[in-house]
Amino acid sequence: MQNLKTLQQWVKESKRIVFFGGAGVSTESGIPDFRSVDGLYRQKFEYPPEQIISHSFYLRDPSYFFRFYREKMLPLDFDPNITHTVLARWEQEGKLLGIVTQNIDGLHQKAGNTRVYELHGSVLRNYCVKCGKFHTAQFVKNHPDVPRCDCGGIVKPDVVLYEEPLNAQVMDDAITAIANADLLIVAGTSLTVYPAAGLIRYYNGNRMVLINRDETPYDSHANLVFHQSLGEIFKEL
Ligand code: CNA
Repeated sequence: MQNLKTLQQWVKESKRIVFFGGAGVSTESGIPDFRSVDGLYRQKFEYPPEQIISHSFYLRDPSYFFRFYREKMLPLDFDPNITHTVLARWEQEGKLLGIVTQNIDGLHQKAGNTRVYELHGSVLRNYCVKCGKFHTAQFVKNHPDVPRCDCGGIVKPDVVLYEEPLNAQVMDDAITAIANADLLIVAGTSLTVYPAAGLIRYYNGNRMVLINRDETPYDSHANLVFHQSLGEIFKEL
């Protein structure tokens, strides 16, 4: 209760909030995360999910990759939840510097946020590897096998696979935002995927808040920790 009051006070006083989030931000919209008990990593597949969504696997067996991707990683027709909505309100109020997200679902933009740094890309952007033509997520979703452009090239989602580098400009923008934050809220992430997780080290202040159902390796670095669901906290903000 006291922690919640402190957080409410910090939010009120802040002018440069940065939100750093992960898959847990969207579970309350109905999109499963990777590492919770009902997450994707606890389900049984022929190969470990980390292997399937790696660049080498994509090259070796694009057909299997796209079957998995379409079924498990292409969350269309979901709506923003209370956490997304509150963050959109903060941007409108001019108190949110930006959102750094590991999510690929586009729900922050759907809620109305414009300064969203998507470290791992977005399922909503898909490009032909041969001619560069843009294709929608629906195009990829509707395709029965490996999605191909009119020119014959594979249509690859703009999603960062394991073994692929992160976009340098997005990384720079994310670091600048985090370094300039007066309040950093880290939420819905296991903080185990690098280099993304390491970015929170660029925060200079003493108001880092961590909201996550499970414990994380960074709990002891935070100034305020909530092991609760995001919806429970954000409905109070
Ligand atoms: P993760 O490793 O699956 O961890 C999610 C964390 O969120 C867990 O520690 C949970 O305890 C916590 N959590 C889940 N639901 C809630 C909730 N309602 N309230 C509070 N905490 C909650 O996910 P990370 O984001 O840390 O891992 C990075 C991967 C997951 C990124 O590469 C993402 O692209 C990828 N991913 C994204 C989505 C998406 O875009 N919605 C979905 C699944 C995975």
